[in-house]
Amino acid sequence: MIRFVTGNEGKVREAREYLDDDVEQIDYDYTEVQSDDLADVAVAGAREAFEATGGEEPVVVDDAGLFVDAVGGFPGPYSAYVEGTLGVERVWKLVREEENRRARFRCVVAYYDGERTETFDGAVPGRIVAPRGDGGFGYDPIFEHEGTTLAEMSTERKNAISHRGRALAKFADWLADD
Ligand code: ITT
Repeated sequence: MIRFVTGNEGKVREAREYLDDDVEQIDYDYTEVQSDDLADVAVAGAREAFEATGGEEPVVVDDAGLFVDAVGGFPGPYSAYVEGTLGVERVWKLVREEENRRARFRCVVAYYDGERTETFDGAVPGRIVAPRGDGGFGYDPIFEHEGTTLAEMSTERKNAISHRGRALAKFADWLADD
């Protein structure tokens, strides 16, 4: 059993496709350390959550962000805050006048079992577009990859190309070899 520490059910839905039903969602609000590096945030979160949940089962924390080229990688590590304050629609409005609307989603999955700390990362390139689709979560409606927004994809299709899917695939391989 792996404890996936997140308040975001969308992340857990995606993780279950790789880790079967061996995933329990724990909605523990770990301290998000101030860092530009997603791995720092995920590792610190996993260690804190492991202790806070009794230290019996391995935990996983997933830290992700949207990095838009034209605005210096904004919102990056502050993506959750910006989604909650500005909202996705206004991120689109901020970028729509830009000639270059390239962006990238990045994700780091951190595992901690009391002894070992492991991280697995993934990224997907795309561009910011007007919102389309009602699947997925977060910034999915404004992030287009090869002509389709992530919100227009099934979970399976999104996982096949996404930042989280890539990180989870590496993690699942590592677990299988463990
Ligand atoms: P936890 O920290 O509780 O796991 P969160 O949603 O706050 O949940 P993050 O800090 O990792 O998670 O997410 C940063 C932001 O990026 C947040 O607004 C998410 O909705 C968004 N996000 C993360 N992964 C995404 C994805 O696959 N597609 C679209 N948006 C995503």
